[in-house]
Amino acid sequence: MSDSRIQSAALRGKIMSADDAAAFINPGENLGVSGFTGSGHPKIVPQALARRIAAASGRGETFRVGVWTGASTSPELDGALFKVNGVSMRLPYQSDPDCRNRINAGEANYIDVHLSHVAQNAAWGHYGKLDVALIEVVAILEDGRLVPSTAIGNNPTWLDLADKVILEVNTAQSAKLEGMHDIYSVALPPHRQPVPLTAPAGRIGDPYLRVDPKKVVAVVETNCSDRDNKFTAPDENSRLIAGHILDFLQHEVKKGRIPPNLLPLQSGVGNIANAVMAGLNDGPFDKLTAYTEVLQDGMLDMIRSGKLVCASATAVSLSAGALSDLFANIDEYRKSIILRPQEISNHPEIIRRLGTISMNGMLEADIYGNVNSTHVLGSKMMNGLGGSGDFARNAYLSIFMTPSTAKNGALSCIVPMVSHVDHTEHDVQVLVTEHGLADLRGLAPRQRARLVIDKCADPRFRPALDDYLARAEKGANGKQTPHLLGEAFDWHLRALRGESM
Ligand code: 0RQ
Repeated sequence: MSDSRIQSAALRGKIMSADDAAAFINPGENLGVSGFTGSGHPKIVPQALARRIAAASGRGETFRVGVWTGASTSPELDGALFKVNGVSMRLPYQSDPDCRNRINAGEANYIDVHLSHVAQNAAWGHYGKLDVALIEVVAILEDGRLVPSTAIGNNPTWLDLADKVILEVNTAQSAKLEGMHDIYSVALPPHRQPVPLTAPAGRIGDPYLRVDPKKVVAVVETNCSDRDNKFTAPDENSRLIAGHILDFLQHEVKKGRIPPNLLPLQSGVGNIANAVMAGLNDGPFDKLTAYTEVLQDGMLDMIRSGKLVCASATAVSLSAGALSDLFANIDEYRKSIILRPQEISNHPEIIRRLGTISMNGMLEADIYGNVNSTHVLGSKMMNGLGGSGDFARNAYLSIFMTPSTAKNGALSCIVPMVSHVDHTEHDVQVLVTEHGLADLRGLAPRQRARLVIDKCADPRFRPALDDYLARAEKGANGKQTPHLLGEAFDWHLRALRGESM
């Protein structure tokens, strides 16, 4: 493959094995790695690095690195490095079980940060110095420009900031991804200018990543597929949640607040988000657009059916079957899909300008509309807030959704006070469970509480929530947002004791 995929003669001279490339990474260094929700991550150098780390630890030496990514990766990257306890600090979004366990055991630091903030924070030096960029690409052109892979994430920033660059050129990714990307860089203040993107399908940059060839220390050839992001068929709860959202969007159209083809959609990760897309695919709306971070199977189905005319994202996050379909029919799909740096896919200015309809999952919400997306029972990290906050604050409609209960009905996902706040009551406009949808716009806190309990809580937990609210309204020290501070977390304490909430 060297000739067709690696056209630069200078960089062909840097081709080596993954083990030799991993030898450029030293203990204590920070790695800026490609990859976003299981796609576009390097596949074999991280495993070679994990072997080096394991060997060092076998000799009694400490070998740990900082790992900065776009978002979650895969067993070959987070899995391999966290299994050998080789990561001292990880940011931002993650979802790998080994990574999560180390974080929750206190064995690795984890910085949970809005995805749109990562590049600028790194450029300002808030995370320290970036030593190595480890980036998957589809090809290297003769003049050294790089054809990006199935995710862009923070790659332009990593290539810019790192001292050393290692490229994995992956032939398992379609060469026809070339041209589907739009790379645009945002300057730091005081030089920052308006980002001139006014529609999801707009193009403001160029399709290639650029790197100073002098910084490239290794080029590694791979042929490995992205993570198989398995989606289950929508269950009854997901179908009901999707149904409530569809009814609500129809109501919004009837009111004349949004056009018949809606506003650009942002859809979060997971099965419920995918089920909502399936609902929209069977629903009454046409000529839809998406301005989102991840393009999951549901959106690909909508492109295929003609319902979705354009999707802007920073990554695709597909099942193996859907990824094969994308590559087999890429000449058609490329007319509708644009991949951008996450600084742009999640840029508040653009989200506010386009007025997205944002739909994200959550763990729990409280009766006043504060949302916890990340921490199980207050202290234990699930995945991270990812881009949900970028969208929630700036969308036209910010919708959070969850089944009303978790853990076989033992936990209520509607509680008196959330045990951790990711999205405040000021950023949350609509809450949805299988029981119904609460439109919180224009309501004061006590009105919101009434609606959230009546529409969203599971009927088994409603009497206890009613009782809490009634006593809080009588007993609290103020009537604006009444709480009983002595018992607001009793629900979580019961769960920690292994009881039903
Ligand atoms: O745990 O698997 O151990 O049973 O949480 O819950 O119901 O499978 O939900 O897959 O839709 O994920 C918020 C995590 C929801 C996701 C979250 C337990 C439950 C289960 C998962 P088990 P489900 P989903 C774009 C936007 C933040 C990032 C984001 C997420 C597990 O949507 O990570 O939105 N969001 N990014 O049992 C205790 C509760 C619980 C609970 C559920 N109240 N208390 N445990 N669980 N509710 C994408 C990016 O930014 C990249």
